Amino acid sequence: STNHLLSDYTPYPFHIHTTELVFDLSPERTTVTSWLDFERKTGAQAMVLDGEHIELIAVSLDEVALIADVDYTVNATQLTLHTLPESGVLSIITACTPSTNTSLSGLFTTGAHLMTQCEAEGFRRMTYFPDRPDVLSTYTVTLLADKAQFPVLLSNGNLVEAREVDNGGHMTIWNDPFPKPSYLFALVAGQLASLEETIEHDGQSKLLQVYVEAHDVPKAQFAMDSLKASIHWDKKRYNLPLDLERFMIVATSDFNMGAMENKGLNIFNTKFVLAHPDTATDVDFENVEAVVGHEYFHNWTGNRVTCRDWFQLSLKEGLTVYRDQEFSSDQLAEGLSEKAAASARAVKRIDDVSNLRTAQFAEDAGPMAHPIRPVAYEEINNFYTMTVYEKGAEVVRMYETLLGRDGFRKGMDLYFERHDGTAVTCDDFRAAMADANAVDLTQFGRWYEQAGTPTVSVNGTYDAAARTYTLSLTQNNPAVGIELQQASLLKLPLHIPLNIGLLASSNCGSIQVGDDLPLYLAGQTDAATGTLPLSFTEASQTFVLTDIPCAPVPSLNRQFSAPVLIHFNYSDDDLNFLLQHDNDAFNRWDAAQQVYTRCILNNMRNPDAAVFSPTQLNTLGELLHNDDLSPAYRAQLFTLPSHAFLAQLISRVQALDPQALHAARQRANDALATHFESAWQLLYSQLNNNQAYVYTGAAAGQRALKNLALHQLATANDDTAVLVQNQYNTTDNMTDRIAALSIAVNHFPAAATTMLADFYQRYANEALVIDKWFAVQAANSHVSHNAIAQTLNDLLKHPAFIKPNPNRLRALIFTFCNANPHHFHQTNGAGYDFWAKHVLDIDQKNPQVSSRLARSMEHWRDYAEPHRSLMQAALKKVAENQTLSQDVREIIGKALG
Ligand code: HT7
Ligand code: ZN
Repeated sequence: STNHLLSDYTPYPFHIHTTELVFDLSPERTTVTSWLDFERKTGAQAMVLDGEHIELIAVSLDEVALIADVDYTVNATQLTLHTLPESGVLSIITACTPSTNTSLSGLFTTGAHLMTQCEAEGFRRMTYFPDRPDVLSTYTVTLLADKAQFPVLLSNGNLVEAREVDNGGHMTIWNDPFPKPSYLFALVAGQLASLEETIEHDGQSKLLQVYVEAHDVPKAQFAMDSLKASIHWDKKRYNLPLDLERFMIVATSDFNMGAMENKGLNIFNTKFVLAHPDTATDVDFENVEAVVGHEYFHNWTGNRVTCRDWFQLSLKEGLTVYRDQEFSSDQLAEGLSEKAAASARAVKRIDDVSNLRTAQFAEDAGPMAHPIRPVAYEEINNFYTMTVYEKGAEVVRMYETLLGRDGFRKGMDLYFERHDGTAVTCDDFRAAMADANAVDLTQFGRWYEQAGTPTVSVNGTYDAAARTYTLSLTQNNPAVGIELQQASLLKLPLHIPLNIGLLASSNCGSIQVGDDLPLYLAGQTDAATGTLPLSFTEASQTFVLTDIPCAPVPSLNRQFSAPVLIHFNYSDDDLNFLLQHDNDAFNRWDAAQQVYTRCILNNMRNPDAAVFSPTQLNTLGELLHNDDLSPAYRAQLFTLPSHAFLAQLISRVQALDPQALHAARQRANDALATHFESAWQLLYSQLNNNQAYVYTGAAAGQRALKNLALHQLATANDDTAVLVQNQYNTTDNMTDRIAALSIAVNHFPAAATTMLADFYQRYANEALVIDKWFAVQAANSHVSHNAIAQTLNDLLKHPAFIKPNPNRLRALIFTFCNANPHHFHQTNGAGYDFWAKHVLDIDQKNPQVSSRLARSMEHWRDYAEPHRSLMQAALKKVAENQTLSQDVREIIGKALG
């Protein structure tokens, strides 16, 4: 395998000013003719073009045929042109076979359609080209196909011409006036229906289209509404307009990822387009809005300004995730009172941070740990990671925290002013932020270079006589992942924006217990009311807060201002106090998480003791009944930290016994279920009010709390089966129906059998709903190991699993391996054998999907025996296979390495 290094970057020696392509499309054989208008930059190098899995038919220069092995040479991955002049038009004819392309990269068939996925390196599966993001060219594309078979022919940009040709064929010609790299190219040929709207935007009328299968048109309106909201938001918040005459979204059910931001022609996994109350849950609606926004926002952050090389991936992905998070937050807050808006934003922030802390922190503590700008990769598809995306978004958010909202906007404006139409680096983005605000962000640059989650250890001392509170902070950035092999590596202190508050622990003067104290930093006269942003830059640093009238309890890293782990020696009483009083909604939730974590870990050591103390239960009870807290927020407060999150914390200090963790977490949940049974009952009856379904943040929050209540009742009381069955039968929406089904599967197996049969029959024609049917069964953490093995066997042989697409593989196989720890980590290793078998099977067809599954075992070293040895054996078994893809080989190699 070849290792690609950031330090090897050299500019491409040619410009490709224009790229003309003609596709003669058919599933069995598609030919591609290109005309590349090139100009040499400097030097006399050969032109090296990328190409894979394609047949080369002819090459010519300025319409004169070139001769193989004389003018050019070709191997399995490259076409090299040895003797090119300063400029000219190079023309290449190639052929490929979409119908046998199961990798879903390049040109492939999906249902009755043909579609492309070019990011990161799929374009080279259609034609020879410098398939790298810093070669920007203007594309004109002609699509030719049989009209009956492929009535819709789409590519990037504006439609120039559409007409019929001989023998029942037709053609369309598309021109994209914006220079772009090859990874943003797309085409679609198919039998698709569209939902269309014309909007007035930026003084022009724009055509918006969402293309789906004809029977799915009723499920496309929410995506259209999300697109309109996205267009509006980007104009309003960043003054960034839609720059083409039309904007198209196309849905496919065969897709490796969520969606793709191809210029003017976004291609989506159906899961992130189709949304209807009958078939999509609240979470699905939320995801559709976020992904539609994300891809649309890429038009500026990714397309107009793109990446110089793939090491810079976070330049576009971190920034665009940050933008979609802010969009979703604004959507949730829209039209609410100030207080309700703040609470809605906190709910969104909590979701984003718990995702980061569960999945990204774990990645950053394992063999795949890498900085948000990696310095080496074997297979770029393996670096579309939680780190590049989610930690990358946190790094962007820290600029906003440091510079303020207006300062951040100035930086964005300067970034576009400087770099529109070019391919740049993360350093260019940082320089725009620094220069627009006349600040030095040199040290901040270390966030791009260092992997791992920093730990910030905090000590606080109150001096009553001097009325000072002294915070001593120490940051620790231990080496992780490949950093461990770099002996000379010196990790340096990061620039950490740390928001803090101090809560009055008693009444003093006009200040009430639990109030935020006004914060004066020694030497400064302005008090921060409530939250003070500290700029923490040294390895160890002390901050003295003056005029503190009474002993405080500190609230640290408010709003999760930095992606770090905080260590503070809170007493149980302190945490209980924060849970009661913290004025920062995020940190109040985090106090609950800390209480749960502490109690579950204690209970693992001491399984017979009560999980929670009477004081803790008392405080939790008050919160559960507190109607000032939104239902969505209360649902989050009463959701235990995930198994994966706890596993990652435990493994920092000891070998992990997954069964002991599962059991302790289960006991914690049982304690909440039984202790608050009457509260859950009351909540369920209040919230189960037969209101017709609408998707709003508030309504979704009510359903979340209601379904949590039902779940807790099912744990506490067998009579709940009746309520579950009733909700399943009478609800008008998928959120409530799948919740009832999941509860039945886990708690009421007799009822579940008939419900599962009914569910399958109702939704047999709805692929995305059948995915849920598979996932609910794969996640069943109750029943016996034997029973779940039987279920998996039956499901693998089910007619709906004969040719599984990636969504279905994720529903069954990934759900079992990643979301069912009790059964996956059976002590006989059966779960690990299951994993190995499917990694190898899937790798034959689709390496990108297989390599995602391969990652389920990367934390094997964290486990106690017998798990550790059994997991290692399964990894070795996969490693021995001679035909592993480069994708899977990199993951397994790093895991074992
Ligand atoms: N930029 C898109 C990445 C993507 C992708 C990458 C590798 C293989 C398949 C892929 N499909 C989409 C998605 C995004 O971040 O918006
Ligand atoms: Zn993206």
